[in-house]
Amino acid sequence: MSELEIIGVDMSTFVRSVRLACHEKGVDYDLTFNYAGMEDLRKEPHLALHPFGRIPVMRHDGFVLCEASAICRYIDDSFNGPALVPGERRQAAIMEQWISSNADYVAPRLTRNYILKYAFPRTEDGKPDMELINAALPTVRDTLNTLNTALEDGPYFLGETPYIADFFLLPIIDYVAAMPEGPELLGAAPNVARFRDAFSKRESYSATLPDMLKQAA
Ligand SMILES: N[C@@H](CCC(=O)N[C@@H](CS)C(=O)NCC(=O)O)C(=O)O
Repeated sequence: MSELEIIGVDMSTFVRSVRLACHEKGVDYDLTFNYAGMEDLRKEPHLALHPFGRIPVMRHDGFVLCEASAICRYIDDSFNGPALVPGERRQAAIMEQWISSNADYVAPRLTRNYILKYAFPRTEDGKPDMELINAALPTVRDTLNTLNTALEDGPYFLGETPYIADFFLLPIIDYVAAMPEGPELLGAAPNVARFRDAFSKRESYSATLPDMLKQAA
């Protein structure tokens, strides 16, 4: 049993962000999910851990914390290992900018409005609603184009070293790559593809790859 517990499932993008932080920092952790299903997230006892009924949640020595960004920061501040935030204040601010952009623009546009429409269609026949997906695609392309510009110097947001903002982007891009339009979308955003290629060579990448993507590989 490790002293650090991450409550979540491996397919979750935000849980993977936190797991990437653990691996990059060199911190042992247990990934746990002692519930019958995701519907249990909206009930006690989980609501006592996360008032909005989501994952990830972290437990460390009796201390409970939710929200992936806060957890990544806590891990960085609490353990020895490579810095997960740039030391230079403007670089650190740019990193925050991309974490915030991920929450408000990238994840809603790429994960909620696109990836999840394939992964969990919630349609009567269980098939993806192609009308919704096709309607989302222009914004998906625009968002990838914005990320492509941000990653111009690359391969990561702040150059040669991945930091917390990169841990938020990678899980989403990995799913985009696995979508039917993935090769075309990433072909049009070569810096985003380079970001993923660079990350895929790191131990943290394979250690956190969701089972669902292992099967697709
Ligand atoms: N703002 C939260 C977002 C967490 C989130 O949306 N988690 C998703 C999984 S990626 C979740 O809990 N989904 C389960 C559900 O909504 O039932 C964070 O940064 O941790």
